[in-house]
This record gives sequence, C-alpha cells and structure tokens, in this order.
Amino acid sequence: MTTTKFTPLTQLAAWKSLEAHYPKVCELHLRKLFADDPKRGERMAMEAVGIYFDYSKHRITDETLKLLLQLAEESGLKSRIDAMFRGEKINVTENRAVLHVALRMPKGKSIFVDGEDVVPEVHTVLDKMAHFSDRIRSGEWKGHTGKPIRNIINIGIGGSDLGPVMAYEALRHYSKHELTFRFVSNIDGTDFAEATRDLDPEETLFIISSKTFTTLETMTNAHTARDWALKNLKDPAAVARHFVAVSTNAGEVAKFGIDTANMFEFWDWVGGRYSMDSAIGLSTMIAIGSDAFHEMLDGFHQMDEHFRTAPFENNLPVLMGLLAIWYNNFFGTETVAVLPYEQYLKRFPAYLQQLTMESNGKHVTLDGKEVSYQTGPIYWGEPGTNGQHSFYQLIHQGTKLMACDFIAFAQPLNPLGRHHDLLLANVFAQAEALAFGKTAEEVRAEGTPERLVPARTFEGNRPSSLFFLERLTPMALGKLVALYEHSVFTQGTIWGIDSFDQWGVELGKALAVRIISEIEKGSEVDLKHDSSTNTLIQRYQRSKEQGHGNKKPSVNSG
Ligand code: G6Q
Repeated sequence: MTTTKFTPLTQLAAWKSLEAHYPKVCELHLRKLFADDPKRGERMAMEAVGIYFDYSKHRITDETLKLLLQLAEESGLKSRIDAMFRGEKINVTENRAVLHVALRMPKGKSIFVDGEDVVPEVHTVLDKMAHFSDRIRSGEWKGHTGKPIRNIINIGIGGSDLGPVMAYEALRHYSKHELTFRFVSNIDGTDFAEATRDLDPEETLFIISSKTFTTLETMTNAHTARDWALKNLKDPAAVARHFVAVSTNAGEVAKFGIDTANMFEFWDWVGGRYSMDSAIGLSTMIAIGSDAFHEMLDGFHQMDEHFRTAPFENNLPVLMGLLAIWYNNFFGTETVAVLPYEQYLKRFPAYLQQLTMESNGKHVTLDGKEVSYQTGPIYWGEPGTNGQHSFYQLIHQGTKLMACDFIAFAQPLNPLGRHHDLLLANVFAQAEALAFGKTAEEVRAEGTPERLVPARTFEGNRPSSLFFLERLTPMALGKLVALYEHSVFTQGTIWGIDSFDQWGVELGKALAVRIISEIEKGSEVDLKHDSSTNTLIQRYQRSKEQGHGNKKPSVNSG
C-alpha cells in the first residue's frame, strides 16, 4: 500500500483562516447579504456544461469563497485530480486506479493503467453491449422457446443495482415502453417473488450484475432466478438464452452456467458506486438504446472535462464540494437534503446516498491517522413537491441546520396544463422561503394573534443550492451524476480520506456468514456471540423449529 504524506487538514493556513473567519459569517443573515448587494443573485451563480448553479443563497461572503478556494489549493486538489485522470492508484487501501472517467472517454482518447491504454477496451465492451441491446430491442434475440424477450430483470446489489435502477427511472421517458424492467437486489425473497410474480419465464432475460460474482445476495437471487426459469423451461440449455452476466470474474460466470460470450466485462479500476456507465448499465442501454446511452456518456465526459480543466473559482463540482465542507466542518451541519423537482429523479437521492456516504463515510486519513474533524455528511431526500407536505417543516422551522440541493429543469417531459409552472413556482418559492423566512413583524402585520406569532415566524437563513438545467435528457443525467461524483472527490480530497474503498461493509458480511451456518445447524449449536445476539438467534431458531407457529402463509389468490 502506498502511503501518502500530507499536512494535516487542520494545520493548513486556509483552514486556520476559515476558523477565524467563521464567527464573522455565522451571524450574518441572507436577508442582509442580499440587501447589501443587490446583484448577489447574479454574481454568485455560474453556468457550466448546461448547468446553471445558483449558490447565492449560501451563508458565505466573497471572503469565505476566497478562503475555501485557498483550502482547495492547499489540499492539493489539483494534483489529486490530475493523478486520477492519469490512472494513478489513488485508491490507496485497495491499491487501485480510480478510472470511472475512462468509461466515458470518447474513442481515440487514452488513459493508461499499468502502461496499458484502457479506452479501447472500454469501447470494445460498449460496442458489444450495443450489439446485444439492439438484438433485444428489435426482438431478434429470442428466448429458448422462440419468444422474443419482453422482460429484463437486473439482479445485483449496491453499486450493481442502485445506478441501474436510478438511471432506468430517470430515463424512463426515453425507454422502450414495450419492454418491462425490474430490479432485484434484496436477499429478502420478497424482492424476487414480487419482481417475477406476473412474468412469463419464456419472455424474461436476467442480467446478473456483479463485479465479483460472489456477492451473497446477488448469487442467491441468481440461483433462485435460474430455478424459477428452469422450472418452466425445463432444459438447462435455456440458461444461455435467458441469462447474461456483467462481471470482472469470468471463472465464476462460467461456473454459474452463463456462456462467457454473453458476459459483459468491466475492470477493477471501476468502483461499484461509480459503475453505472460501465457494462453495469446494460439494462439502461437496453431501455434507452445505445445512441441515447452514448449521449449520457457524453454528458458525463463534458462534466469530467470541466472538472479537470476549469479554474477552481469557476469549477462547478469544486465549488459544490467546498460549500459542503463549509457547512459540515464549520457550521457543524450533519446532513444534505437532495430535492429534485423532477419526478423521474425519484431514485436519485437513494443513488446519491451510496455515492456520497460509502465514499466519504471514513474516519482515517490516507496515511492511516484518525481524523480530528467531521467527514461525509448524511445525504437524503425525496422529490419535490412531495417532500413539502412532509419533512420540509423541519428544514424550515426545526432546530437543525442543513444545506439543500434543489434540482430543476426548465422543460417538462410530460407537459400537462399548468403542472410545470406550478412545479417550478414551488421550487423557487422553497429556496426563497428558506433563505429569507418571514419575520415576526411580517407575521404580526398579517393580523396574526400574538400568541401564534412565534410559531408562524420563519427565521430563514437556511442555505440552498439550485441546479437549473434545460431538460432531463440522458446527457443531462450524465452531467448531474458526474457533478456529484466529482463533488464527492473534492470533499474526500480535502478531508484527506480514501473516497474509493468501503471496508466498513466487511464486518457485518463476515458475521452474517458465521450466523447463517449457526442458524442452519439448528438449536443444538453452541453459540458464542454476546448475550443479545445469542438470544436473538435462539429465538429465531425456536420459531423456525416450531414451523413459525405452524401458521400457514396466507396465499394471495389474486
Ligand atoms: C460499491 C460497493 C458495493 C458493491 C456491491 C456489489 O462501491 O463496492 O456496493 O457494488 O457490494 O458488489 P458486486 O458487484 O461485486 O456484486
């Protein structure tokens, strides 16, 4: 493992200046900041690769920005960006290059890993995916009994599921509507049962998406899928027509019985949560077609190039990442709410939870030292306007400060009467209400009885970003995802952590393997866990041995 030497974050001059600067800014109200600078809303905004970014409603001054940009410089962000694009092994704990940016490099460009240009192989796989998805979409690829494929089920979990689900939902407008897409991830049998309940195995294709092809959940669901398909199709030869794999592990794919000619490859320099634009996006390509998939890749690439080349003061992901640091480390906020005003982005917050929290939920630095400051915030959210009638109360009037990311599009994909005007009026209104609130005087002036004035006052000064795009297209989605990827990298670099490993998932996995064998051995087994875990396991074993209370499961006759 390479060790990286760097000055601890809290000893950087810019960090110290920000500590001294914070008390001056934290009392400032956005009402005053806007009143003092009538052009603030125009000045503190930028546009890059078709994304308009309004950051004027943040609790910052020009001095704050200057110091944050200095922090980015002193943290060595530029050299880390260059190292990533050069294919250096910046994932130090796994000794791997981090090259999701190579997945969207146009043909003819190069990125080298261990002396080998990886871009040509990326395009070989993309071409193979295009050929396959064209055959599915046209009906040329037939199931074992000669029927065309109508249903596509992606089986995968984590990075091999969240991207495909999110992208399918986000781009559903562009999807081939004659095809049905389902996504099975959970080890809970309900996920598989409900996904397949109404489907005909003769018309169903499973994509087994697993980088390692050893993940417990995915392999369990894959075997269940094979049993489900073969129960009907009878002939083991049917597997070749109804199962394809996306993996780095050809050996395990072949062992499962999938023809490796029907395997779509990716590489260990693609992290799971950074893989939706690799072959893991096969379901996306089948849904929207290879041309639209390439448009999405182009969107990713445009943002990559912007991140790589734009000066930090005009660099969208850098500014976004720096603002996240400002709130997380100086205001002490714990969460970021992601609020897309676009129903097709309903799974975007869930996707971002993995991207952000698996990347930056770390407590040691690249040189193995415990951090003395907060790292990754909690990301969460729901589409607007739904959230307005639910948790926005806490954002407006609760005791917790958080920054919000609003995302909106000028053009509706489904124009229906006044709907889009109402949607956009709401997103603008929410950002305005959060920033400026409503003073007690304003509430009184409305004739509100004095006893209700405190409850009806809005303090305001709640910060938000607004990302405004023209239209949700495959290209726009690529830009948005890459924006968050690079903002995460910016934050991780400043915290000096490895944003590309995920050791935190290992302990629970190992313990589960031990408990599975204990559960399956039954109550005779000598349990050596703590008294809580032992009791829980025994309780489950008793229930199981008693036939779960001998209750017959209720059967859904419908
Ligand atoms: C993502 C993680 C993790 C991974 C899943 C599935 O960055 O590595 O979410 O994607 O554990 O792994 P496989 O693709 O190997 O099944």
